[in-house]
Amino acid sequence: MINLIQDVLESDERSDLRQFASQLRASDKRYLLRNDILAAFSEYCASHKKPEHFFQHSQLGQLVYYTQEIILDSESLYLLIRPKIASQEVYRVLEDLTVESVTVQELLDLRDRFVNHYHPTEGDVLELDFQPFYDYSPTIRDPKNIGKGVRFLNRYLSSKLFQDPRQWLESLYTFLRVHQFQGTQLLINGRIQNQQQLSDQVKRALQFVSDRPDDESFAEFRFKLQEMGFEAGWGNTASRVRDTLEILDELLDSPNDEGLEKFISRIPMIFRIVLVSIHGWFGQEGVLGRPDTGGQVVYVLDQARSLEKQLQEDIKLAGLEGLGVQPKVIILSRLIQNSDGTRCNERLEKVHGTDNAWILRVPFREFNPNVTQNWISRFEIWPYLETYAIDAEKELLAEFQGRPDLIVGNYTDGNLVAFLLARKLQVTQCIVAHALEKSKYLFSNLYWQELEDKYHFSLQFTADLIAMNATNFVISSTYQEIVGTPDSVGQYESYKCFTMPDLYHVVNGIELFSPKFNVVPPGVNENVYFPYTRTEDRVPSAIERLEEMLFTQEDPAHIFGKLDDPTKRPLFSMARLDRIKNMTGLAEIFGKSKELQERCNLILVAGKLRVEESDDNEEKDEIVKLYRIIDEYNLHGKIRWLGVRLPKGDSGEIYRVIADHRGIFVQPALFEAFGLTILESMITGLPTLATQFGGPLEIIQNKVNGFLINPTDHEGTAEKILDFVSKCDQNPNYWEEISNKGMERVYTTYTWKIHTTRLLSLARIYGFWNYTSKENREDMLRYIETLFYLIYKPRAKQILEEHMHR
Ligand code: UDP
Ligand code: LCN
Repeated sequence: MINLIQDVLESDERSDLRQFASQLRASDKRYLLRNDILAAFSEYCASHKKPEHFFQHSQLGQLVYYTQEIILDSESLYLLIRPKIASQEVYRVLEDLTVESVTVQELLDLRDRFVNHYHPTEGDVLELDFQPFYDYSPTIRDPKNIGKGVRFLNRYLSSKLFQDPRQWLESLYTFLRVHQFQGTQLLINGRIQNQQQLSDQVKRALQFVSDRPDDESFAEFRFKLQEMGFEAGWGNTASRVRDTLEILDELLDSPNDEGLEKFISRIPMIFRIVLVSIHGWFGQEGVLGRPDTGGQVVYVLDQARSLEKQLQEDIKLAGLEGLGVQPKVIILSRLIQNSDGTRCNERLEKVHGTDNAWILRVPFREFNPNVTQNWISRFEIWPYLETYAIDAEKELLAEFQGRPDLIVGNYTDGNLVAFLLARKLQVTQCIVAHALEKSKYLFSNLYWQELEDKYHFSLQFTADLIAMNATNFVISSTYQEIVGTPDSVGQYESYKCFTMPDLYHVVNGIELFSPKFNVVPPGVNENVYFPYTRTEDRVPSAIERLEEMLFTQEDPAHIFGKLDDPTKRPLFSMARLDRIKNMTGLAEIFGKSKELQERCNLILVAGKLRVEESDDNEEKDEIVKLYRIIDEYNLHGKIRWLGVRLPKGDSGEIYRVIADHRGIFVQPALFEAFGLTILESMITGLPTLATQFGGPLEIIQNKVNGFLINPTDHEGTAEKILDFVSKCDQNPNYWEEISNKGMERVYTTYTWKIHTTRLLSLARIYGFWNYTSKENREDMLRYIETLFYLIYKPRAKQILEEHMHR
């Protein structure tokens, strides 16, 4: 990249760089992020009457394109350049245009200086560096393979293992010996005492099963196999047992990574799973749309159902059904005594539509019952997690009558508890971020001290670092969640290098090229969210009721606004009322466009209608703002705002009713980590326009099966909506075309079946490698524990003290 700067300096554009720099110096902004940089450069091009191509195609334009941040101090200009995904270089450009490279340490000091928190005379600030722990583990080379970790890991480790055939056979043999289910030995028994016997007996068993009818049940020949040293777990029929043994035989003779992956994916080693999801109101009814309670709850419940189903299928195929083996999935959440009409005060609740999936709620210890018996915001939850993990461990051991086989954490708090549990129980850990707050709130790390009262980011980011480094594997919903796009930084990437002034400097917070990262997107509940065209599955009375609720019903307690003309095309949106969801932004977009108001009504399902009913600061602010916008743009008669909590069935039907009216779904978030509502609207056949910031960029293929919008550009977004509406008015088939393509996109790419098959396969393979390669992570885990005890805990204690005085 230095070449690119050098090229600018050595070309005619040298004076442009000088003038652009002095334009930047003349303005009062001292810290520019990418949008500011592009805006400033566009202004420069306009004021200097540059030809059109200069903005993008000049050498300076290229340099600007790759620049993520510019920081100015009295003498120089610092450019933070991201030449490609997951890499960063920093340069200092002096007034005379000499260029120097800047180290990470200098950059972090500079940022501290910028916020007046640089105190070199008081000594250095703590530096956190995880890189040494990754130095001896494999890393992916090509950024396009980031997120395909397991394939890489399997190839890498198997090639190492296969180099030493003796060790390979020994590892495989010992691995096969350890499998049990509640005391019953699986796969091989004591009759096979070493690897040589394993190899011989596999050939004998193969011959034996090959002579039997394909569909003969395992129970029929179970005892014969047992005599040869084989227990249950190889298959439910003669042909399935033969297939599995053949894969093993091949692996023993000529090992290869694909065969190994196939074999491990068949091993019955996962029966009991914990999904940790702590904050919010974790329930099955009447909770969605409350602050902190959204997609994560939907995701975890659907995942639990789907995991149980997949495990049941796997157990059946492995021939374990007859042995009474039953999988169990526990969602571990918190018990909230003052449960506000929800079931969150119940210790155990069965997950609807399952045989053995449960929500297990464990209360926080009663440090101050006035706090701990109530809902606690996700930003305040930190002091309760360690003791919670201790209590939860006991309850889990009792519920499972043993240890779980896999622990999956969700969001920072759940991931921290998953870490504590996995460490204690020595179980494979997986984490799911859902949303990393660091990239959601601009400058959240730089100004953490000012924000600490409200957000406690010092705990959140420390907990994030702990969980993402400690975990065996990560599943992310999109690629860009890990490393962003060519022009935007990924959510995990934002933890690579940052400063928490006066607390610590992170010089290397996470190895983005580690094979622990795997992209496994969620699906959508197909029983609830299905195409509007499936009329046979729709309930006419529900349609009628929701029609009324959406368009005409008068119910001031829950619905605001009366439509002048309910027949106009509905623009629909549904989200929690927090700032980032930007429902107020959508109202403003609508308010600013007279034409949109003439052609459409705006219908929002969001939060509550009254400030007094909310106990969340952001929700309160958004309620006030929404009323202000409605008045300011006089949207009365054109908007309906429903402050309702929909039962599950209704939340599917509501999209379909909007689709019946040839409506549109708009998701205007300022940033959306993934965006389940987008899958929901697309699968029901509702054409969808969604934010280009975050996950929707990967879900929607722009103009093919939906549209991407920049919600900060109000006029541009209104134009895109109007453009779609006009095309549909001219040609009604256009609405249907986008509707059909949206449905197709979800059915082919975002199903829970795809998700869980993949997740279970990952869990088995990481479990296998953990066991066989005895990957030595103890040093990193000790470092992580030190962070937990020396940084996290004392800070958490401070919050606890504040809470004790409430
Ligand atoms: N939801 C709902 N009622 C509301 C708001 C949201 O049922 O008033 C549901 C919505 O259908 C979706 C989930 O909550 O299933 C929101 O998930 P998403 O991933 O879109 O956003 P999150 O709230 O997790 O940030
Ligand atoms: C949290 C979010 O903010 C959403 O973007 C996701 O869709 C949801 O969690 C489920 O992962």
